[in-house]
Amino acid sequence: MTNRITELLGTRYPILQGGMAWIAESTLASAVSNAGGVGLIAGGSAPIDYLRDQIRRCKELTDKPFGVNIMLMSPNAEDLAQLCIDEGVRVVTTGAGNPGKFIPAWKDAGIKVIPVVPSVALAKRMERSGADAVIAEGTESGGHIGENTTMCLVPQVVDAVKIPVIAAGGIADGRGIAASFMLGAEGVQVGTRFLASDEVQISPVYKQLVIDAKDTDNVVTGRTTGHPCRNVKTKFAKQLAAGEMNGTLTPEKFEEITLGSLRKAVQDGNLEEGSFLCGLIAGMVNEIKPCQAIIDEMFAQAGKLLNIEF
Ligand code: TUI
Repeated sequence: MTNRITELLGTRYPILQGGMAWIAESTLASAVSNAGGVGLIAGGSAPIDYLRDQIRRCKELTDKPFGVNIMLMSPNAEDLAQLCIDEGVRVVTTGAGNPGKFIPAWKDAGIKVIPVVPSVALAKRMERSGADAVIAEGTESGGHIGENTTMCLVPQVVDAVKIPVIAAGGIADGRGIAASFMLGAEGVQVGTRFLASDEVQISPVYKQLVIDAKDTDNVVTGRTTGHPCRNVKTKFAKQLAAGEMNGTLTPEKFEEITLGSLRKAVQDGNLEEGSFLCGLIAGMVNEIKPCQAIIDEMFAQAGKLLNIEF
């Protein structure tokens, strides 16, 4: 099966890996690209030299298309945006903001631009700004989230724009892909499922938390700061959320306590001070597998449900 997303991306399957800050690096991205999707390296708030090195490594690990995610709240987003042009990156996704001012230069460089949007309004603006597609991301996603759900957001974005729509948030098997296609999406972005992959370079503590998580082991922190983030419900995350709720944790104190908490989770597996960002679908993720098996199995199941061959 080919559609507008496989044609846009030049891939076998219409799937992108989520641009997970501190997590999505060249080993994971190249594994997803080699498996027939588009792997993403997360710019996050990384130094420019780190991202350049990761892009070059990824080029050595795959001859397939891969991309970079630009997190727009990062203080060095502008430098990382330019680096994508300088390094000949083929696909850029963006998150946590409006990438409008970067789009003309990316398009001039031949980059496929795919912003994450949490609303119909931003989807329309991105289409007018020249985006090639949008990722409609529901609040089921891990990390920084909007308010709308995948089920409600995706069909509304599909109705509002002519460019292809990629669904994200709560998709971890073939049923999620089939459902997304029923809502009018032409592709999916998957993050949490790859946290339990062989290739992802995170602490074993993090992987085990995702595997052990039940449907209810999930909590949103940071609502008081205006940057809500979905996490595994560890004792630390529960305490943060409770402190925000009862007013004992000010937004300033919250920022202070969580500074560096992504790194502490990903690299150190630090349960006391780490933020283990993770989507709501973790309850369904129970087994570590290679990216190739994850993707092949997802699309085999989706193909049966949709009666098409991916
Ligand atoms: O960006 C994400 N997920 C992320 S980013 C991240 S790193 C981070 N760390 C601490 C605080 C905040 C972020 C961890 N996870 N997903 C894509 C996404 N984009 N979700 C929501 C949005 C979004 C929100 C508002 C996109 C655009 C937007 O526009 C507002 C505007 O300016 O119009």
